[in-house]
Amino acid sequence: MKTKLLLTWLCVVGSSIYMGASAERGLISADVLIEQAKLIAADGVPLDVFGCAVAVSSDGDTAVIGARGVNTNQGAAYVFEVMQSPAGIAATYDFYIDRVRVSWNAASGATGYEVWRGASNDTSQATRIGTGISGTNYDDMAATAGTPYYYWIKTTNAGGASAFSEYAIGQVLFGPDVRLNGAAGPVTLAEGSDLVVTVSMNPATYAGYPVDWWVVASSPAGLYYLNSGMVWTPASALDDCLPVYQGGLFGLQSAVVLDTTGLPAGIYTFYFGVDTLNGILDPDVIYDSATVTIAP
Ligand SMILES: [Ca+2]
Ligand SMILES: [Ca+2]
Repeated sequence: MKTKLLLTWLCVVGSSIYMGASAERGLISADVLIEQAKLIAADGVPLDVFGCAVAVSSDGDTAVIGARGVNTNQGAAYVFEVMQSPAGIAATYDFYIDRVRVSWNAASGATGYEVWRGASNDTSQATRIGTGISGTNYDDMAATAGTPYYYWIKTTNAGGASAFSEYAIGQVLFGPDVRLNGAAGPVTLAEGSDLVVTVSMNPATYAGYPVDWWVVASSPAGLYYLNSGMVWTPASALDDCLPVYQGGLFGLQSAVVLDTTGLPAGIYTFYFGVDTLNGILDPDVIYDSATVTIAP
């Protein structure tokens, strides 16, 4: 929000300013300003009078304020900048089974950060869920699984809080997820690169429900499934695949099912799913998949 820089505002800024500037000029883009520099003439002496004036940069983010010194002090020009909200906002999506991790880049002038959350892209409906955060990430442990949330960050210091940052959308995983080097995919890797395939499961309220667990891959050499001994096994058809495990649903975070540098060039799709406990692959299987292209 852009507001006029007013004379009365200057009276509040810093006890070192003796008199407000005589100018009212320009626009300033936030209420919270940080003193960046105090400029004094190299040959200045006590009682030097500095011109009282305000200049504001065209983007409204920087103000230079001239002020006379208090008592016998030398006058000075003060440079103030609007406190910037953090950049680089990111939030995990369908990755953690128990949290959304929100992260951001450090902002200059920050002594802390606030995290805000909303159900839609509307900051007026957002709720502050974290405050006084000194690091650059925050775990939201109160998000409902399978529900997307918008997250914003504000920079804070003794002067107050910045405007809202850009948003990031995060979600706690619900159900199965398969990742390739941590990514949802599709991904492309050079032949000989390390590929780590991980699977996660958040059963939420379905914990304990009896199911067949399946880990299957399609490859240039045909179908493979992970057998109950955690060995990748070729199959001539889907009906020949066997479950990797049979039993009640439980939470699983980033379990490694393949870690290799040896895949020949081609396209591979990995599947992780669960279905009715009966030892056969059923049409009602609930699954996730991710595809990697190994480039020659
Ligand atoms: Ca996925
Ligand atoms: Ca089944």
